Amino acid sequence: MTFVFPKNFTWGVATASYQVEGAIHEDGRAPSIWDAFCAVPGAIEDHSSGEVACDEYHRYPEDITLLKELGVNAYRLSIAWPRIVPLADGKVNSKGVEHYIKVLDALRDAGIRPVVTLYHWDLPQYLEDQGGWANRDTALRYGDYVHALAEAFGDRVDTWTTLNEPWCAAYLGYGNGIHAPGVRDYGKALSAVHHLNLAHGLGALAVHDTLDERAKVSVTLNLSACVAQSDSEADRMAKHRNDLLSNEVFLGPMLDGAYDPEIFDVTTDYTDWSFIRDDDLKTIRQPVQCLGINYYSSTHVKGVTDPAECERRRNDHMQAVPAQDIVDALPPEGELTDMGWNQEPRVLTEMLVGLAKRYPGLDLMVTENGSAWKDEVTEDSSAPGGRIIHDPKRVAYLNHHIRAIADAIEAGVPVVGYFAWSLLDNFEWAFGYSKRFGIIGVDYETQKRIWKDSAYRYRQIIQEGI
Ligand code: GCO
Repeated sequence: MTFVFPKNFTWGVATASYQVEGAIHEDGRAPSIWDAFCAVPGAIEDHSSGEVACDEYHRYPEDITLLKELGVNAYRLSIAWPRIVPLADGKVNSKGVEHYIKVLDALRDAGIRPVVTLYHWDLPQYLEDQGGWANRDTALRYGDYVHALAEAFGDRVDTWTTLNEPWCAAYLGYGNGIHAPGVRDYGKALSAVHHLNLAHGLGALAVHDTLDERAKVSVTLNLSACVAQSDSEADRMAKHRNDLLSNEVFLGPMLDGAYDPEIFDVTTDYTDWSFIRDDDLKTIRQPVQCLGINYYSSTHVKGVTDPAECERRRNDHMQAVPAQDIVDALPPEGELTDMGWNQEPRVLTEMLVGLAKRYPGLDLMVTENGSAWKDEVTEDSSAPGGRIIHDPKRVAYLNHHIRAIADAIEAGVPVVGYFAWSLLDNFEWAFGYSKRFGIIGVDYETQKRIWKDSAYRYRQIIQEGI
């Protein structure tokens, strides 16, 4: 039976500024932590950077045409903070603002709703020089930046997403250091967690205060989809510990107004959390109209019980997240994507069902979902540009995961939208251009866009359901 999605369902594709824009020296943009990180030898697998990327900064009109051809009604893009506030003096760069106003207006003219991420990891380097997310001041600066955006963009934005995946920004950035700024310090990672939470609250406040309480605010989390390998006490404890540090550290303050005290108990080796100030939790918990979820794969875990092994793991920065000494992530199983990730769409359904139970009435939106595969280009004179990419595995992944969302909706979960990651192949962070997530391919030599079967399939699902 075909599942037909509700008429007003949001169908979109997502990108992020540093991954697609390029033009890093244009119109007064300042360096971001990713520019600096890419210059560190060995940081990026293929030694590349976002200097050119998909040249989206210049090619957005052409890419908006692609959006129309895909038949999506929304586009999730992010704003590059270093374009808006390039200097430590905090002044707004009108050229940066004007660029995004042109993009937002072009989207409106195309009938496509902009779902705007205000922070997708490209922190201005001058803020990192003062300690980055481990420094409270960064959250305050973020509040000012969002205030400026709310004033400048006004009603051009459909949904204001404060942060994308603070888990990655905090733990990959400051925990195991595989993302910018490349710091390996669990104490700093936890203080980054808190300051990102604070930034979320200040950003939400800035939007609601500047515009109107009805302005739609959301935040996008990549909640860890963790499955205990068995029902044993140790395995259940491992899942619990993982969920505490990966999920509860964000959900608790943002949506419930508190950190679970157990978080403090299990992180005493790394911090005393004295960076939490009076009223922070009040600031962090703001009304959100929608919760964004990014889902790619699941992780199965088992418990570690040997004390010597726990001790060894305690300061093992191979793990992004601190206090994972009792958590052993098992090797993924089944057919793995080019990222080495498993495919377990039912876990997405379960996560959505669980969230709907916990937060009744809160709209949920899958703001990223997709898969990387090794693609091959085929000459085909009937295809646009004479080339096409047949990507049956990406098509299958898309089918299974959109079906998983349909299952959640059938179970009564208010999932209001889906965004495929990504519109285009792009700069995949520490992997550079070696991983391709696009439903439209990019020939980086010529910047030509190449349709993949998955793009055609997505268009069909949007029209017909699944
Ligand atoms: C993410 C990121 C994306 C990645 C994608 C694939 O939010 O993790 O938003 O930028 O490219 O997840 O790894």
